[in-house]
Amino acid sequence: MTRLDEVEISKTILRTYHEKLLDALASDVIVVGAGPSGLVAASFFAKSGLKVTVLEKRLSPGGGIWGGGMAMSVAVVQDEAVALLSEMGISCKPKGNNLYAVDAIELAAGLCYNALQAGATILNLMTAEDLCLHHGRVTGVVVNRTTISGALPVDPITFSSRAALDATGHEAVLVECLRRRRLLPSQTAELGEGPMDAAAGEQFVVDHAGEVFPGLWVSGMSVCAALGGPRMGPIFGGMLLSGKRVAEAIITALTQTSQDARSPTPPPRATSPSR
Ligand code: 48F
Repeated sequence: MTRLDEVEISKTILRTYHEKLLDALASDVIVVGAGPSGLVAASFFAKSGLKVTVLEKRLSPGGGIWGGGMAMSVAVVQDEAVALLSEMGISCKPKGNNLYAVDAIELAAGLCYNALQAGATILNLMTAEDLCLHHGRVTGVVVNRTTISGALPVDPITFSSRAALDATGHEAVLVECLRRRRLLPSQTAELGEGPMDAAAGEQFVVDHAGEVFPGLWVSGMSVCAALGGPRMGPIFGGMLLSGKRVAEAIITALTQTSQDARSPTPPPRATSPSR
């Protein structure tokens, strides 16, 4: 076995992590929450060439996937999500009634692997505590170590981005930061997740994944929490497709903004000489 120096092992961790952390301070997109919708979105951002950082408060990314339904590690998806799973190399078994069973561990691991391989950065044990707001637009996320957040009187640090995605599930943490300050449009300010209706809830999270405030987008269960859609229980196809849908919308929006910024300002129109 090679001779090992314990301090060199520590230096390798410190250097590598701090390089990653420094690099993540400015991203095109910050995804808060590494559940199914956030991880799918992160893969699409990275594949499109955007710089994406995922912040996850827990030790393990995967969100609600691990527990399947009532702590049975099977994630059920409907037929609309099968093509996306296949694109990501994640296997599923048909079980009748348009339902497919996915091993929850394979789904969580597969989504993380896809996002990382595509170039996303995932930082675990990072709790988003607040948003940065400049001139009425979200410009970043205020973050603390999960082990510190709420436990010690230690200030957070800030990660900046052109778009922030709230993929924190039922909690809709970033949306709540705006709601409690009464900054959301009045029609969304009083809403919250509705009672269970699997079909309607699944459709809702896909149809309404989008921007809820300038610079702040929602996917997955955060859509229901922000906009009043029904919960859907232990079915995951809508979460995956919601992540894909919001990613496509954000990619289009950011590409458009970049093009606008690049296009030359038109010369001032010549004033016609007075006759
Ligand atoms: O809850 P979660 O899996 O969100 P999702 O993508 O999927 C919902 C499904 O799991 C399930 C369902 C509907 O019934 O099918 O509920 O909408 O993942 C949310 C992730 O966000 C993290 C949390 O630990 C989880 O991994 N998270 C929550 N708050 C914060 C956070 C925070 N303040 N900072 C960072 N991460």
